[in-house]
This record gives sequence, structure tokens and C-alpha cells, in this order.
Amino acid sequence: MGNSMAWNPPTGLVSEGYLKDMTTRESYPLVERREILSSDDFFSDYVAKSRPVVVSGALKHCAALSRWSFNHLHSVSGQRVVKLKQGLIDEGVAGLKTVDSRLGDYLEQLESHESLASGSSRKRPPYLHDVPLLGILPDAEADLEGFPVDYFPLWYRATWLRFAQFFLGPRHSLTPLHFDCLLTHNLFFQVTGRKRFILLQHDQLPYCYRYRWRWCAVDAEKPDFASHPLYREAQIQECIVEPGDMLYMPPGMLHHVRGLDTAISFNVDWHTRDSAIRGVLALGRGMPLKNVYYNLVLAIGLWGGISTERILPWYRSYLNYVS
Ligand SMILES: O=C(O)CCC(=O)C(=O)O
Ligand SMILES: [Fe+2]
Repeated sequence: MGNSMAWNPPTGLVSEGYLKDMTTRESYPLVERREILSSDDFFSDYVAKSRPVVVSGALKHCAALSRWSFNHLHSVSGQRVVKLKQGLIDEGVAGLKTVDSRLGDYLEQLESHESLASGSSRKRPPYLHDVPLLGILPDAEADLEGFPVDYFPLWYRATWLRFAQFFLGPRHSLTPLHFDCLLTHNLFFQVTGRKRFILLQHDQLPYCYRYRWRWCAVDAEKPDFASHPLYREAQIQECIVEPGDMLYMPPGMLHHVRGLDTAISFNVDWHTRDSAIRGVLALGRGMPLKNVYYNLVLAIGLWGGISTERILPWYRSYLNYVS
């Protein structure tokens, strides 16, 4: 195996290849980017105000940035069978299929895709999308030492990694426009490769042609204004996350996510006491009952002072839940 996933220092530049590859050249106002952000400022300036922010190099002290290569994944979990998502992109969410593969075989598939010219029409490999991080990298805790855990509410700090979800996908992977189904806050971490996020606040939903609770029919990269004329009114932002960056998205933020390179990322969906209550009350706005159940479990933990250890058994199935 080559070491094609090794961390390269962020360049801050958008490569020419990327510009050529982009489905659209449309660009939007950039999400605010901070080099340094204390936990207090994070909660008062962004969480309390429902504003997204990118923190550059939030993972810069973590061994994961250099360690999480294809070789490493191969040696730790190459034999493990993982569920891959196929069809998220081309047929819309309704066409989503999952396929089982050995992680080692999938890594080989990604490598051979990566070696193709970027304009190749060969079918894009599936996406290892939103699976428990510790299931793939059981020793991740040591690799993530140095990350400032005080970006999480106190309730999560000792066990946050058990809430972390892993993503490994090819160049041009796509997660179409949606919001996270429990209306949680989201901290998204980029480890290798880059991704472009197109973002809209939750109140822009009326312009986005929602279906099935959390998905949107409009193509955020190439909107078809004949079928989706209201999208012309939408207020849109974007950012590109690079290795080491962290993106914060407030509850309900709409996001359309395009991999610009072969990429490894992970995220943590989390609630504050307030967002957990809003998550339960979203029953009245059509949130599926199963999601309301998960929000109730977290609300009981956060308000009742019950430890995450005791709550996790009731919540764990959410982490393998495809919605
Ligand atoms: O990285 C992706 O493709 C999707 C990320 C996402 O939807 C999330 O973090 O909630
Ligand atoms: Fe999401």
C-alpha cells in the first residue's frame, strides 16, 4: 500500500485540479475562520448565537493527523467487515444501498480510484459513511490526545469519543443537502484530504424543498431553478475544511458536503440541555418518533445528571442508524 493518506500541511490554497473538477464555480460568503478560539468564546460567540465557525488546526497536536494513513487502517482493521453506502449521490437518497466489504478491500478500491485521472468517468467507489469511530480505530483515544475537549459540554467530556462517527470516502464523495436528524450541534473534524461544505441556516429550509424529515431535493452545487425556484432566495455560505480543521454547525444547519480529495473525517453530534429539549419538542414539527426517543434519552442524561456511561446503552443504536 502506498502512503497516500499521510497528512499534508494545509496549503490554504484551492488546487487547480479542484477548480477544474468542481461541478459549479458558484461561490458563496465564507464561514468565519478562527485560528485560536477559547472554549468560553466558542460557547458565547457561536453556540449561543447559532453561528457556524471553522477552527483552523484544532487537531494540530493530535497524532491522528500523521498516523491515520491507509497503511494504518489496513493494519488495525483491514480484516473488519464494514458497511459502505452506495448511491447516496447519483440516485438521490431514495437510491441509497449499503454493501458489506472488508475494510482492506475497500482501501484498495479507494487507492486504485485515487490513481485515476480526476476527470475519469469510472464509477466512484462507495462511501464508508457515518459509522462508530471506535469500531474502526479502537485505539483512537491515544491518537486524539491534545484535542481541546472543552469544546464539548461537560457531560460529554470524558466519553466524547464514544459518540464519534467516522467517514472515509473517495474524491468527489457526496452527502447531499440535509440537516442532522436529531437537531444536534455538530463538531466535524477533518483528518486527511479536504471537503467543501455548502451551508444554510435552518430557517432557510422553506427554500430547499425538504422531503423525508431531513433531506432536501435541491442540488446545492447545481441548483435547477426551473424545478426549485425558491432556492434563488436562499442565503448560502460555504467553507473548505482542510486536514486538522474543525467545523462547528449549529442545530438544524443544512449542509451539502463534497469530498475534494480522498478523505478521512469524523464528527460528534451532541446536545446542550436546551437543544435536547428542542429536539424532543420537534415531535410537533414532524420529527420521526425514533429520533424523538434518542433526544429524550439525551435530555434525561443532561437534565437528570445521569452519566453518559449509563445513558449510552439506550442511545448506542443511534450511532448505527441510517435515516
Ligand atoms: O462528510 C460528509 O460527507 C457528511 C458529513 C455530515 O453530514 C455531518 O457531519 O453531519
Ligand atoms: Fe450531516
